[in-house]
Amino acid sequence: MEVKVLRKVLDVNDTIAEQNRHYFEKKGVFVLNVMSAPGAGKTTILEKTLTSLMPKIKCAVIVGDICTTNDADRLSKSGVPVIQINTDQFGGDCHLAAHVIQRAASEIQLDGIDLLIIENIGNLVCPAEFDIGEHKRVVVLSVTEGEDKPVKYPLMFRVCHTALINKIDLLPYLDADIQLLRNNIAQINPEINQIELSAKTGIGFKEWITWIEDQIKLYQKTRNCA
Ligand SMILES: Nc1nc2c(ncn2[C@@H]2O[C@H](COP(=O)(O)OP(=O)(O)O)[C@@H](O)[C@H]2O)c(=O)[nH]1
Ligand SMILES: [Mg+2]
Repeated sequence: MEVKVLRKVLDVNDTIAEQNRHYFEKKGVFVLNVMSAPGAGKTTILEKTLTSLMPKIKCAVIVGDICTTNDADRLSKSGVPVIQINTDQFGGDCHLAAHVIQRAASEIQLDGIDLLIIENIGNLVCPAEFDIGEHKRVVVLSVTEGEDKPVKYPLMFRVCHTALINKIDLLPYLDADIQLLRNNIAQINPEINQIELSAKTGIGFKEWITWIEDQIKLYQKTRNCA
């Protein structure tokens, strides 16, 4: 019975996620869903990413947290439209669901926007289970979290297209084995693209920005052919 109930919730979510994807395609917006455990560096990465992409690529952001507008305050400094979702008003959900994104997307002006970035709620488990209508998924894992996290929390790494290995500026001070971390990610998902970077120093950002630009180009090309 419990399984049936869960299945129903996920079915409804998937239906709304498809509606979201259709809406984003109508608007010509490429959508990235960025996920990680709390504190891995999503917002810091996005602050730098927005500065690099704008004004060539027009961006908007939806950010989810249980409480506070801290991240929206940080990200709106870049001048892009930002909507903050707080889930404590509806049960303190630890992930963003498709209906929540549908509502937020209807409140943001997407005409003329090339890229919508969704910073999901900090959690390495639940966000991976919910399709929100995005085109690509990115997981951020920082080198302070331990090399075994990809094998302990495999679904997140299975469903993502790119893994950003953040905080590599800290490697000289840690016992972290970066090759083991990379192998563990590849073991779960051999297809995933892995990029080592530091949101503090900016190292690795060229590769990350190029990946985003390539994804947007590919998306626009296939959309024009359709
Ligand atoms: N040393 C170092 N600290 C970082 C880096 N990226 C983020 N941080 C720090 O990690 C903490 C959490 O970052 P935040 O972007 O808020 O993580 P989020 O919860 O995933 O959005 C903050 O204190 C950041 O300054 C990095 O590349 N290197
Ligand atoms: Mg954040």
